[in-house]
Amino acid sequence: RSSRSLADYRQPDYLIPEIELTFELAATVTRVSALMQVTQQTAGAPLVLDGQQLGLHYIALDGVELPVERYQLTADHLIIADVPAVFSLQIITEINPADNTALEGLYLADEVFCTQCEAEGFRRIMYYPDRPDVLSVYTTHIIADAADYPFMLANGNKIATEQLANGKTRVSWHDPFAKPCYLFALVAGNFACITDSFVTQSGRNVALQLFVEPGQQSKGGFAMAALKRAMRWDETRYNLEYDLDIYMVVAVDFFNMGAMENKGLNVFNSKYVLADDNTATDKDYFNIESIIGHEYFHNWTGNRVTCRDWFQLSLKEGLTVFRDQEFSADMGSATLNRIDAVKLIRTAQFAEDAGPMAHPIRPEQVLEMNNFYTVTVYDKGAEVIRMLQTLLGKTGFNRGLALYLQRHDGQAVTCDDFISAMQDANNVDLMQFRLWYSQAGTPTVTLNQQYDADSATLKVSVSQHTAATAGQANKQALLIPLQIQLLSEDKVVDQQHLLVLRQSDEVFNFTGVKSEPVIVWENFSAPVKLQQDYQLPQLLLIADQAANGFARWDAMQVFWSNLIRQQIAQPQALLQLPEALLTVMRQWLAQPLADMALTAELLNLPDYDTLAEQYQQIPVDAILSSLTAIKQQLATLLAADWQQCYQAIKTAPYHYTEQAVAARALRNRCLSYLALGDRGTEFITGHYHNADNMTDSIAALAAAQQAKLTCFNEHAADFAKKWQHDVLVMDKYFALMAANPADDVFDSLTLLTTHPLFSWKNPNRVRAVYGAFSMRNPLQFHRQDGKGYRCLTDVIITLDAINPQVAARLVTPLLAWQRFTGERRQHLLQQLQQLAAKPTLSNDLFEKITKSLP
Ligand code: BAL
Ligand code: ZN
Repeated sequence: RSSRSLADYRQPDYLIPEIELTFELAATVTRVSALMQVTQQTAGAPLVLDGQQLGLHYIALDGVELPVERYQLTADHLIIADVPAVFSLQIITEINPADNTALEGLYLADEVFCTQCEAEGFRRIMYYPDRPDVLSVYTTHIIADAADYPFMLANGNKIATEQLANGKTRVSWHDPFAKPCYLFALVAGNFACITDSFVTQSGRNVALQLFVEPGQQSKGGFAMAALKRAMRWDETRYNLEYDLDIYMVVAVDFFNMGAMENKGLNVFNSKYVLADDNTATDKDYFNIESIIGHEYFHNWTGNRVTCRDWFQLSLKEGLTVFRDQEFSADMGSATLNRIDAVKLIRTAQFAEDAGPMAHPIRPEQVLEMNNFYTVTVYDKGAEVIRMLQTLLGKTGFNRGLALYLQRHDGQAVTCDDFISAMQDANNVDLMQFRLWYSQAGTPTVTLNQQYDADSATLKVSVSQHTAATAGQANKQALLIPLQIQLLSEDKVVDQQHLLVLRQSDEVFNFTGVKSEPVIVWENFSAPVKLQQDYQLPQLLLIADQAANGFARWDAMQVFWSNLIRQQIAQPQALLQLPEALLTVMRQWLAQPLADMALTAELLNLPDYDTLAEQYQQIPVDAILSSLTAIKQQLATLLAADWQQCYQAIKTAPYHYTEQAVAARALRNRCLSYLALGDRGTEFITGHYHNADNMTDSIAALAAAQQAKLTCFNEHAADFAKKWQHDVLVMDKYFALMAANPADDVFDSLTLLTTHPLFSWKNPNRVRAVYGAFSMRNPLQFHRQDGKGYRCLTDVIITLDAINPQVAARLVTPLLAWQRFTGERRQHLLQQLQQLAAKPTLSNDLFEKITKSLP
């Protein structure tokens, strides 16, 4: 098995400016015919086309069939030597979509033909240079029985529908924008089609079509409205207008990813499209809007300007995540959005940096590209883009983005090209900033302050250090923007300051500072761990008084972390919660802030994953028992306050609005503590039965489960019966059952896999059960006896033969054996060794496991 390196990039030897594809769809034998116009770029080079699991039927060069001795066929390539400078190439292959459980390339699932070509799925459809820097204009013909497949869709505009002599129908599509093959898409099936339209800022009419499973049309309205909001927002914020006459979104239940931005024909995992007020949680609505936005925004950042090679993935993904985050912030609460984004960085991304798969946002070596659709490339990538906006200001950033798109429209480019556009548009030097693309790891920034009252000066000393990561020992100083405020004891808030760090150690001086301030870090302005020597009263001051909501939440996170660290250091003694903390919490409960969602977050302890990332060797049991002990204390000491706040929030019929979401969040936070009190069962049962929406129902079940109330079983059974017909809601039930911290969760897991709705071939079902078990059930997953690890390993072995991408995603929690001690470490190593010994391991798993093993 050989990996590829960024350093080995070479321009393509052949370009294919045009391709015409014809698909004769059939479940087990689909015939694909391609006619390509090929032009040579490197004289004398053989033509090497990628192709996997294809039956080659016919190949002709300039209309003349090639005999077998004129080409060479390997497991991964079709190679033709001695070709002219310009020629046409016709290839006919046969593929088996029904057998394609990997869900890459063309597959048939749930009676729908569907493609997923990113990153390298097109090679399972046709022999072709499957790389993003070969851009073609596509014409696609789909032939099938229209009675079985009333909708036959491909990229671009529909140009013809013809009845054929054999009774079948041929539908033809043409996409005028040259694109790499990873953006190719075909979908055929029976759908309900929801239609709408959008008039662009220049007055063009765009037809909008949303395809869902028949009978589900009432669940498509929110996604359609979100699409129109996204289209308008991109015009308003970035002056970017949609370019085709039609924009289609198809929802399918079998899908590896969340969604895919194929040109003009997005394919979505149905969980990120289908929603109504009974079945969707507030979080579901949020995710739908944000992912609909994300895929739409790719039309410019990804499709019109794409990646030169897959090492540049963050060029489109980091930038597009940043854009969807800005969209969500404008549509709802900017503070809450920021809090959620930072939680993800501080858990999954910091964990990735600290593990064997650590990589820079522009990786340098890849065996299986699917392994690099990571929180680092996506979410740390978005943080890097955000730092540019912080450094250049919104106007400067927008200027840079406009120059980038204007310079590179229709091209496949690099992260360096992006930074160069930012640099040129703003006349600044971003040389040092580029290190963020090549250097992996989480920098630690340490901040010390010295105040001199006589001269009213403040000296802030800042140092940065990035520890070695897997395969990258030496780190350089990064350019780090630190956005701060000085908060003084008399609560007078100073101006914002932007400290720009460039060296390992730096000093910043402030004059005219009338009293010793507390330095408040705002908005997580860089993806770093900030160390400040705060005392608990100072943290409470920030949490209570800072103008910046994010900083208030952040101070509480540090406060809780420090408290839990103290508890872990003295496991025998039950920690006394400081009176000052209880006072401020009582205040928030008696009089919630205008932003109730922020109040709910201020009252929320960091979760297991956040705390775990603060330790090199994770003290699993101590973290879990401290969390339980502190929660129980808070529940008891503030029992009357939780109840008063809970009851003061009046319920109203369900609506998905920022205010209503915030009120539910705070009320459900109170409920999670009330569940731990004397009247837990009463509150939970009332809440569950009175719920008129999914957010409240799930909140009641989750709170009952975490409080280990016996009423959980009764309510969960009621829930499962009520929703047995709705597969997406049942995914929530599966996830809930898998997150059960009780010892009998293993019986539940086995039972869930025999549920009529469960299928090993459906990634949503598998992730609902085993994703939730490994990521949301730390108590049982990290059992000292290794039972949790063994359970996941068995599942990974089963899955690798079905869908390697899903198997490789699930293996992540097993890789971090170095972070654990004693028996856990031994059990993890054993499981990894067992996996490594499998002779038929996919590249996906092989890459992760071999990187992890010593
Ligand atoms: N390009 C893969 C799915 C997404 O990030 O939009
Ligand atoms: Zn994306």
